[in-house]
Amino acid sequence: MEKVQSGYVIEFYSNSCLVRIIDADINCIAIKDVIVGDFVNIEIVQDSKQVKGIILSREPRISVLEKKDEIKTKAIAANVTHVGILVTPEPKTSTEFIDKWIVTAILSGITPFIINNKIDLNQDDNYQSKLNIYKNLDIKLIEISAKNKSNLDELIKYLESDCVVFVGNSGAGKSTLTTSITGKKIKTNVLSNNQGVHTTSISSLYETNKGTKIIDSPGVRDLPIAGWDKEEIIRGFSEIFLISKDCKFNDCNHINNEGCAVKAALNDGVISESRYNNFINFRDNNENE
Ligand SMILES: Nc1nc2c(ncn2[C@@H]2O[C@H](COP(=O)(O)OP(=O)(O)OP(=O)(O)O)[C@@H](O)[C@H]2O)c(=O)[nH]1
Ligand SMILES: [Mg+2]
Ligand SMILES: [Zn+2]
Repeated sequence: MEKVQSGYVIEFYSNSCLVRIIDADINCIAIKDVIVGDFVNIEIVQDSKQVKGIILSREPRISVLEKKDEIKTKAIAANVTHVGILVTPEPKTSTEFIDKWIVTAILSGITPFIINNKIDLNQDDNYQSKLNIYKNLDIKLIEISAKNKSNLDELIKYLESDCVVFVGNSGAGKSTLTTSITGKKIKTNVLSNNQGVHTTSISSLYETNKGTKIIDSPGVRDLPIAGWDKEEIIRGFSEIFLISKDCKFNDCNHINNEGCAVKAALNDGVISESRYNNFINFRDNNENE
């Protein structure tokens, strides 16, 4: 075995990690600034008992998902290309949840898209109109049943060679979906049994035979919107950001300033009410999240 090899971190424990190299998974001592999804160079150390690795360096990242609060920023997953937001009728997904993830992804340089999961269940008019908000935006929407494995082809094709994080409320079907597309058994929770006991305690990266990487990390479960610069939030609402360029004043508050193009578009129904409300709330009240 070559002494120095490159690979990527597929599993992360508290002080060690597993690095996948061309023909093996090597246990390494975790070092600072390396997280699941990172590409690293390792040195193989072999004694009579075992093969281990020492991480020598990590490659620059194309993106990083971070958990930010007032005090610190913690990197959670590296080199993610897509955030797949699971939206379900049961448990109900709020537009706040959806928009929070769209904003987080866009501001992290990651492509967000929506997965309408559980299409085998009844999806009433209310639910359909929630989805319609997003159908009118420039954002991919894929309809599936993770449990029944319906329509997974479109999703698999969309994510070919990419690296995705699935996000959704507890019970939305993240583990079921990961199992369905990797063929590997991932622990699932039943809806009635989600009393705060989480199934995953380490970050893991799973792979499909189409070269798709799926990162599952407990760190992304309760990512707050706080921590982003107030001025940045609008960039996460692309359609609002675009229209805001037509506001009369550069420093328009988009609430009650004269000549506000955003308010005009809201009144004309061009911008949806829930998108507008979430934008204002995230921007102005996010210290409480
Ligand atoms: N009817 C239906 N049920 C589904 C579907 N996908 C998942 N479920 C069910 O929803 C429940 C929760 O699924 P999980 O995959 O454990 O959900 P999760 O998002 O991983 O939840 P946490 O790990 O708690 O965050 C399970 O009982 C699944 O069988 C679907 O497409 N249709
Ligand atoms: Mg799960
Ligand atoms: Zn304005």
